[in-house]
Amino acid sequence: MSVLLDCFRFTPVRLSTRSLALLALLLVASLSPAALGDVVITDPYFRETPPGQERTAGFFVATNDSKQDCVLVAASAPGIERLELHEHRHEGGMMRMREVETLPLPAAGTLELRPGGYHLMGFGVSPLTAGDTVAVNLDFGGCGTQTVPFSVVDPRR
Ligand SMILES: [Cu+2]
Repeated sequence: MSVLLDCFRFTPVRLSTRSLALLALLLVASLSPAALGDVVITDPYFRETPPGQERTAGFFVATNDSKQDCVLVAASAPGIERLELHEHRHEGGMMRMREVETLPLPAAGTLELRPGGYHLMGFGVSPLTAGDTVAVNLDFGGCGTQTVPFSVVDPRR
């Protein structure tokens, strides 16, 4: 944005009404995707990897402060081969989890990943110990990507 303002300040070109209108359109277009900071992540954490296991689950709550619907489309992190989006469902009296393509984060809404519900499922996870931090890349599609530090916790505490 400051680049555009600098152009106005230093370019000795007279802008026609038409090009001003075009510029205004460009400005609106560049502002309409949820700006960085509109998707706010709280309480991000992974469970410790159990001894001898290379999988674990991650959780967080995302809040969408924009007027645009967002969708979590992918997650990745160093030291984790595959980070899938999962849901838990009751099927025939059993709790089962399965991968889902995306998780919805509606405008002015929240997306909760909590034990027993939606979660991130890591496969091929290098051992994680309570106190570690993992930088997770969360891809919210048109609403942008952000890297969030997840803490690692002992689920028994
Ligand atoms: Cu899972």
